[in-house]
Amino acid sequence: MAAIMARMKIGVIGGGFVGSTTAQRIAEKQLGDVVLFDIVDGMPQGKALDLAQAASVYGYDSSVTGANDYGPLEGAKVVVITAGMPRKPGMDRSDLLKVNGKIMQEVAGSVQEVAPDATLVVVSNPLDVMCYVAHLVSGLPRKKVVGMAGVLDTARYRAFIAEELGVSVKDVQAMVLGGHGDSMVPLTATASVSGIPVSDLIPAERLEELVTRTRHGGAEIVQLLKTGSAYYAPSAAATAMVESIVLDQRRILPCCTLLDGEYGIDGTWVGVPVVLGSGGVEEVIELDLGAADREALRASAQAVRSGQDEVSAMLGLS
Ligand code: TXD
Repeated sequence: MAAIMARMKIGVIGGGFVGSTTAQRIAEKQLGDVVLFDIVDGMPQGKALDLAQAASVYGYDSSVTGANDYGPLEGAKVVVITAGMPRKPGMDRSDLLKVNGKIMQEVAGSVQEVAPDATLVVVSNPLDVMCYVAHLVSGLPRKKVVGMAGVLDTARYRAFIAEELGVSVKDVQAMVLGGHGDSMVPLTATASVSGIPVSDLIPAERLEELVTRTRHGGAEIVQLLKTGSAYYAPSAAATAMVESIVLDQRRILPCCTLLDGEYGIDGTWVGVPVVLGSGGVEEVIELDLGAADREALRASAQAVRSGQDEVSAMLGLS
């Protein structure tokens, strides 16, 4: 029998809603062999076994294994980090920052020990600040740490535009920049449908309503679900990023990256268009934004910056 070529190893940290659906999508697309890690005893193993059995019906060859220790992640080339705690009643923003900051500190350090070459795709909230923690703790170059938020926010924006016009979402091009939260910056001037500016198709006031709905896209789903938050679109977005890295597609996607003077912003993790390839963030693309969008991006970066400073002080990072 011919020797079996090893597939690329892809880690997913956190086997909750986003982590397990991301593992499922990666396996179904056969992007690599998946190791699903969680601290809950038996949970990642159980989900992995379930996914491995689905393979015989669905027809994929990727393996999925579960783990409660970092050993099986050895040599992973991409690691998606979804570990975190949801905000509980009585917790304020700073409490959440501290709890998830500590989790990210532990996860990024442990991944770095077993998979020092991995590109980290950060998903945990508060997203932009978690990228900052992962980058500092891992000591990786900035191109090897990238955050998922813009692809999701853009997916929501595109879905709302497509629904409004009654056209295929495949033909809608748009981009959401900035931090992941109310201060995000959905661009209206460059949004288009098959090359036709959206501003020619949707009146300005209505487009503004779609922008507002995009800003609160996550909250709208939380309100409906009552417990938990979105995971189908978030896992689809994380998987698109993994695919672009693993297959070196060099897609231009809005991702959270460390800005180093681009857009007049320095030392802050913000969502901007990047070229995503096998090396991680291969290039940061600097758009010529209008004055209002540029200002909104700076304000969004300012909010992230204060979160970065706060978490640094809390965790003693520098
Ligand atoms: O756009 C985006 N970036 C986001 C972010 C979109 C959706 C969800 N977003 C955030 O992802 C969300 O606010 C959370 O911070 C993460 C994961 O969301 P999910 O909905 O999957 O949360 P769950 O179901 O609570 O899963 C979290 C898992 C859970 O199984 C815990 O046991 C595990 O994280 N966890 C850990 N795993 C590994 N190591 C440690 N230390 C750990 N602590 C908790």
